[in-house]
Amino acid sequence: MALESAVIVKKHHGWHEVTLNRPERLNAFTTAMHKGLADAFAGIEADASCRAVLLTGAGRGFCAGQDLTERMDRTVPVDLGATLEATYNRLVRTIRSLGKPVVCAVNGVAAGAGANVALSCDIVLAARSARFIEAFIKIGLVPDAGGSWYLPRLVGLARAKAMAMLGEPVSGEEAAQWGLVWKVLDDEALMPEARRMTAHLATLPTQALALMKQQFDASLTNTLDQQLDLERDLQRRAGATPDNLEGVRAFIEKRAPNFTGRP
Ligand code: LHQ
Repeated sequence: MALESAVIVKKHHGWHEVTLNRPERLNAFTTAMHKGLADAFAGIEADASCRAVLLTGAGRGFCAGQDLTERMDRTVPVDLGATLEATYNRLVRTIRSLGKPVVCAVNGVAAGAGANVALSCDIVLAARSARFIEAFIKIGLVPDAGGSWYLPRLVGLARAKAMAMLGEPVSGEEAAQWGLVWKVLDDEALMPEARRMTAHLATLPTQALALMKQQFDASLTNTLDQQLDLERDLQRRAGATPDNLEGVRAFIEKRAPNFTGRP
């Protein structure tokens, strides 16, 4: 029997859907899955016709974090820092620096690094049955994959620390109320809405979306003065794109714009 890929990439017109595909293990991350994701995002980055990405999980879970059965052999000391650098840190940096928006559809439980990889995406939608679990404490670890950076910025220190220290599940509903995610949707509405939104993003001015990613990431540590300088520099670049011209022309001519996403 042929082995199923741990990551499936489905190409749509203008956008790609990336599915974590180990449903029997709630899509827990393995070395093969990290390799599949690295390849998928490298392909997406190189493909100018792909202007938006949707990340989701197969089956009833989004991702249960690191596959703990891959780490059973502890007879030799393991450097988890080196593991992180080669896998999760690389993945989070790839998502953050990708010049295209990444939508995440959290279709079920998102635990440990699975939750934090979801939070590193640009727009996160959660199913009503989703659960976000900072599960690290249950195995004596600390949040990784950017969680200790994203959580306090998204939900504030009080909620971030309690999520990490208690490891209790946060429901899709709570996640939306807290601002951890953009929206919660009924389970059956999640994927149609996530696909509609990703397809829509693929028709928008891609360069402006890419610059926005830089802008908002920088805003989290910049002063107002630094951010005003950055807005000046990024608006200069956005203003030099064909899509800016097209947007203004379409408005004046009272027609729908046709954005190409080209630099
Ligand atoms: C799994 C997993 C899993 C393997 C469910 N592994 N099989 C860590 C270490 C190293 C380097 C860097 O970073 C990290 C980061 C991390 O991500 S640490 C956190 C790792 N994840 C966890 O600790 C979560 C462990 N899983 C759970 O607590 C539960 O499975 C959750 C709450 C996610 C879901 O619970 P249920 O809905 O009750 O499902 P289940 O527990 O029955 O799981 C279904 C199957 O999936 C089951 O297998 P089985 O053969 O019994 O059907 C689980 O063993 C398997 N599975 N998570 N992480």
